[in-house]
Amino acid sequence: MSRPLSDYEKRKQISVRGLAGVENVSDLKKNFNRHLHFTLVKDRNVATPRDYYFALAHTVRDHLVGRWIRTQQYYYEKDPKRIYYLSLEFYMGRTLQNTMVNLGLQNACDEATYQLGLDMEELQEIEEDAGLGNGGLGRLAACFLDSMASLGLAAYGYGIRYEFGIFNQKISGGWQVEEADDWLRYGNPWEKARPEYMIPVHFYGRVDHGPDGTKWIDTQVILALPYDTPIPGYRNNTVNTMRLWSARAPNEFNLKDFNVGGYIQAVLDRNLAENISRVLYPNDNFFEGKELRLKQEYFVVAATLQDIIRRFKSSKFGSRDPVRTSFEAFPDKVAIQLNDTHPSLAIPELMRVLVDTEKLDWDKAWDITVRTCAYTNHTVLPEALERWPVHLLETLLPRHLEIIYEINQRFLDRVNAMYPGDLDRLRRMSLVEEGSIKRINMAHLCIVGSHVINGVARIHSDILKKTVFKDFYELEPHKFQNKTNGITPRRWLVLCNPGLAEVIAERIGEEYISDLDHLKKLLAFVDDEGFIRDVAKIKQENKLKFAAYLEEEYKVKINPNSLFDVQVKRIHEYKRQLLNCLHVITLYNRIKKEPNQYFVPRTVMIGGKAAPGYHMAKMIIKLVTAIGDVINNDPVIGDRLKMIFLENYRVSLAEKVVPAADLSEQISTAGTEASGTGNMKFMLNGALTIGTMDGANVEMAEEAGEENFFIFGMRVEDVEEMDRKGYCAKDYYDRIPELRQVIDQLSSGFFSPKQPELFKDIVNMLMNNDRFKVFADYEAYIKCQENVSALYRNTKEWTKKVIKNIATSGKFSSDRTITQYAREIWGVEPTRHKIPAPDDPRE
Ligand code: D6G
Repeated sequence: MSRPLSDYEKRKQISVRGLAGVENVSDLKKNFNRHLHFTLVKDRNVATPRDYYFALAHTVRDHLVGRWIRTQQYYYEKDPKRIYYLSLEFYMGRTLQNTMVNLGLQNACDEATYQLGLDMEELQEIEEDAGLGNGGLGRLAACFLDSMASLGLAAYGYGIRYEFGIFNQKISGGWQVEEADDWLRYGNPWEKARPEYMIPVHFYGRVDHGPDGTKWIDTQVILALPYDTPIPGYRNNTVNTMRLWSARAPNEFNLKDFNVGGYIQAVLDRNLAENISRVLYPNDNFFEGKELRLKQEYFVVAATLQDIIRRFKSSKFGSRDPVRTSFEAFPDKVAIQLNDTHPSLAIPELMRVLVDTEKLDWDKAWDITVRTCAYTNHTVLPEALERWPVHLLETLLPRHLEIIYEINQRFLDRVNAMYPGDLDRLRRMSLVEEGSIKRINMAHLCIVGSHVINGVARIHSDILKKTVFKDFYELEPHKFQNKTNGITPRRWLVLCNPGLAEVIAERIGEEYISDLDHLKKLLAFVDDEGFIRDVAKIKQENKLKFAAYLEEEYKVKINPNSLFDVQVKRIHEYKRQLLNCLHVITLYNRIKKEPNQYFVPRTVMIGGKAAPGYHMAKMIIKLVTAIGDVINNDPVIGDRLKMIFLENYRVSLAEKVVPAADLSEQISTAGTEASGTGNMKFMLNGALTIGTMDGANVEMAEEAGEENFFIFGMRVEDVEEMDRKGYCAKDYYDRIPELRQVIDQLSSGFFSPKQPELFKDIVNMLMNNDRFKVFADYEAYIKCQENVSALYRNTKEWTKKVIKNIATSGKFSSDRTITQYAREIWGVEPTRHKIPAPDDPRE
């Protein structure tokens, strides 16, 4: 095995990293030293590695400033339609390398740091992930920002600047332990506070229907302080803004009439008000109806809408005409995209502003609201759908509750006119759910208040129309669209897998980076011995590097020649990490049964966070580590099989593991995973997929050709059929001896000798109460894994399939996704047109 190239050696060869002009490098060094001196106030005798990271970050950031100001100035002058992506999550990860990639500064910065005697990779590792998201939904928002900037759209991301992002996961005794993510501790060089744009947000109070209109009065005011982060497009000089709001108590907060003790308490209580932006709720695909979360959702919506309306009014269009008529143009100048129902209060809030403040009549305001807003649905799991108790809305947002009732009344009148007397339909479609706790169905509110509703993969959008939102589809079929998710090829190929990006560029040029469909040209190289060798070699290098990382960080040794079988994603029953576990135990039993047989060596890696309150997910983590403890220490097994739990899976760990994977596990029960985006990252980085016909897997297999995909298990129709007939886990247990052996081992404490009962909850669930029908797909999965192992023995045939997968992954660029949103929802046209670069060479 050849030694992997050092990063500097590798980068020197690479063109996709931008040219390293001599002047560029010496300027960068000068500016680095200037920042170390003036910004960090250090010299090289006392500077820490973190100081060097910050000096480099500021040096790179300087190159954004001129482009950022220019882009915003350009938007002000040209006044294009603005696109607002509202999201409670932006899972950005690290920013330094992404900025260098998108600005074409990577080679120059490599060279500069090398000449300064510093290790670029070591510096990059110092940066904290901006973990302001849970999983797919938040990372999608981040990929979309990259694509919107790269496609020259006048777009903004609006969200919350959580002081604590997704928790850090520690594994202790095999259990998940959560640690607070104090990501801002050392400061964030990428953000700029904008106190001059601070905005008041109101809560609580009461509604006064006086003679001069409706007023929301006696409210509690919290200030929203914006922090702006630049979002550079890929080499087009566009820099957009992500604006995240932080909660601040107003100075007069609680200071009405106090004695001395009251004064101290009032100042201390400011923290309570500022708790709104303290922490990200760590649930993925799960609704937890807490008041603080509702406050967060309204906080971002209220501050953002005021900002949008301010910008609209100050635009050429908004200011030329009298207010009343200028709002007519609002939907032509503003598009608001709701990332799930989390920002759904934007609909009643826009109505409130237009009707109560701007004095538009209801029908006009409603027309503007519906034409402005569009809603993306991300899941059909009932436990994930937001249904806020009316009593919470009543106290926190009394006027909004009134408006929601009014929206509902008018909507149900329409439904009733279409389907007279169909009371059951009215009940099903109502925004208000009756019951022991009266609730507002936020998805229904979004559908009624938007002009487009989209799902995130074809199969998911079809399910929305056929099942969850069937009644709404019947009423307004034209509103329903599909927008299959995508990922940005900048972070998820050029940044994380430079070796692969380069061997591709050597064959087909660099255009694919901004137009991923060009990857199709690689189909001409499927039988090219040189390319096959290059692709296999890069994969091997990535595996060696990841193995070295695991050994360094976690002291675990893995066999770099084994098949790297990876399942990384949030831990959830529907994602079926348990099915993966059953396979691993089955392999273990097979090796033990015939220890002298040849087995294709495998390293199975599972990683992901469990929501802190999700008991079963936490048990699954414990099970993975417990299986690892037995298998990894069994001398009969040796390095033929390993089970590793990847601790603290997050964006920056994905960037390491995805390029090293041979096999991508995408094994959710058909009909449960709306799209998935991890699946796309693996495909683009040269892993083959073992997956069910679920989410975007369906379209990935269609693009790659089913013969280049490991598809197994029930289809959605099979699952539905089984639901009608009834799923009986025991039947599979009785019929399949290998499955029975595995389950008996779990029940008897084979993997938990000190606590034989430890996994009884898991066994119980699987046998009696499994919503996701793990056993029903067991046999098909095991069989399919045998095909995987058989193919893996033939490196050349395996690699050919890998190349076919890479070549056909172009559809899954978020540039394609955003182009479709732009044309089919927002009514704007993407462009690769470059804004002129600033004059200052530093910029
Ligand atoms: C960003 C970039 C900066 C610009 C500011 C305000 O911080 O150059 O002035 O946004 O932009 P608007 O909110 O006025 O669009």
